[in-house]
Amino acid sequence: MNYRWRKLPQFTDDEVATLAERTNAPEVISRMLLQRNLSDLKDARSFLRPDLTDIHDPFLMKDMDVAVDRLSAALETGEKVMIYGDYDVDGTTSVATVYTFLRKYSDQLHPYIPDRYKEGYGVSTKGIDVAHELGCSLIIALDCGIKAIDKVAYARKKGIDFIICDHHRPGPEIPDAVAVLDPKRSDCAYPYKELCGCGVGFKFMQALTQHQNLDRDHLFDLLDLVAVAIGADIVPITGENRILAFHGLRRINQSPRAGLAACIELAGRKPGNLTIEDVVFQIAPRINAAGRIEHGKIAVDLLSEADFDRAFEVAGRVQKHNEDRRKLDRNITREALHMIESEGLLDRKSTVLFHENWHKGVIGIVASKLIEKHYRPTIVFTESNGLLAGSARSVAGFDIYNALDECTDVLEQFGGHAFAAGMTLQKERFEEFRNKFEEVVSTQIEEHMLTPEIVVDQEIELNQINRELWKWLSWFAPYGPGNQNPIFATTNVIDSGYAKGVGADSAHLKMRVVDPKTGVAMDAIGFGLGDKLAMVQNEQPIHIAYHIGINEWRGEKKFQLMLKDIKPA
Ligand SMILES: [Mn+2]
Repeated sequence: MNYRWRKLPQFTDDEVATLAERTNAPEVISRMLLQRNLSDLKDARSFLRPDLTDIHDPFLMKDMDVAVDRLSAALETGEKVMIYGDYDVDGTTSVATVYTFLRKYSDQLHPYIPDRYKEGYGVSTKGIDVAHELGCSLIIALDCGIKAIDKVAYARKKGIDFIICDHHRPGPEIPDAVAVLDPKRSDCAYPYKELCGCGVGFKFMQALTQHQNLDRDHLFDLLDLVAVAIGADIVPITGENRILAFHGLRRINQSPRAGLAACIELAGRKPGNLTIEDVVFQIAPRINAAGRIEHGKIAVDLLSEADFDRAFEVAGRVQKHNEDRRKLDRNITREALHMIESEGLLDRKSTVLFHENWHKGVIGIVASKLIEKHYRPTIVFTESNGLLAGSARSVAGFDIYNALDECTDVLEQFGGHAFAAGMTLQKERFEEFRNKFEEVVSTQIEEHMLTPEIVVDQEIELNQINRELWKWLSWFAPYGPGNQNPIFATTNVIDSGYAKGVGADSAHLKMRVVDPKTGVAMDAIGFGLGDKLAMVQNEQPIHIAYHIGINEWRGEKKFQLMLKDIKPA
């Protein structure tokens, strides 16, 4: 893959020196603070030291007062309540969060996750029927429901109220529920719009805690789940999300609940210094696997299980699902890549593929994998309930939701975000849709969006990397959209002479980078950069882009540059 390097806006030496003096931070850090618009000392402090007292008042969210009143009444009279969530990680952690919190106050709760294959995404008629049979008169819908206009009306006829906690974009009409909590509602004045579904559920529980004067420790105990959802749902790690993720991560590292502890152990890791990236790539897939291959209810069981041995038993089953899932997505990805060539789609600006036998649980992952090879908006379809169900992934800067919005006449249904969406389509209209989508993408996409970019925070010299810088850098985590793990660039360096390919097929590059001007040298590793070996051999001068990392070996900690890209000087 070729990358464009784009440099973040830079500031003058004067501006940097002024801030460095006030903060006592290294110059590199002062530049980073300026780039993040944190030149105000108070703002900088609350960024570097995220504080739970800074999270917003939940009652600023439209309908929160009604939602809390309705739930309080239900708890008081011992009403049966269904806690309904989507089957992905955000949905299942949402249900586990609300269920775990409320079960201290009620034994009349029924967690429910729809079957991905039989019921599909969002609020289902079957779910409402089950609620009715169980005698539930209230459904709390989490991470879904914002477009469930018919379903909410259907439930109403059966005497069932709805409280919706969602974060997806509303359509033109809001369901006629008792309360609809969604910061993306245009009439919602909540100051932070980027919560995930689990975050909205958490705010709901926070509001109940404030209103009923409940145990705050019991509330903040939920943050490990919220952090998993924030990471897995790829929402921005800015503002309130960053505070929740920071403290949730701390909980994951200090005292994870049984289900998460089991996932961490099965991933061969130990709590202590797990990052959001570890959560996204090692914990979340294990939770997701359950919902993808079997049923999302298993994920809720795992996350709400208090006993470690039982949690470990469930996690073991999930582990098996995770391995099956990985095998499946590797095979489908290989098949799909071949199809791009065999169907003559190489020169298109979009990838749209369909195969009736592809497993619906992995088409989203496959779409992401295809983008690693063909960098452009991508949709992968399979057959489901007589229709085609598709999963879309976009590239940086291109709003795939808007693009799909232009194809509504061909689609049955669609929903999602700028970077990821889901949709259904009549089978015989596949070609028509594929051409229409290609037409929309090729008129709307700008050429530069089709080459992935690396955003370089700053150009630095190797001799600026030291313990003091590392200490400050660590306070910029947790990283995610909106607060990227900083990438530094250093120009005109060489390899010390021992660069080599490592790993299967020599896919990765291991080298020792030397700055010939100062003699400073550092170990470096480039995952997936094995094909750049020839470029760095024989002391050819190169430019490198990298994260600063620390490698611990036999108790000794050393800096290690995590190379993202290399260019000839
Ligand atoms: Mn979500």
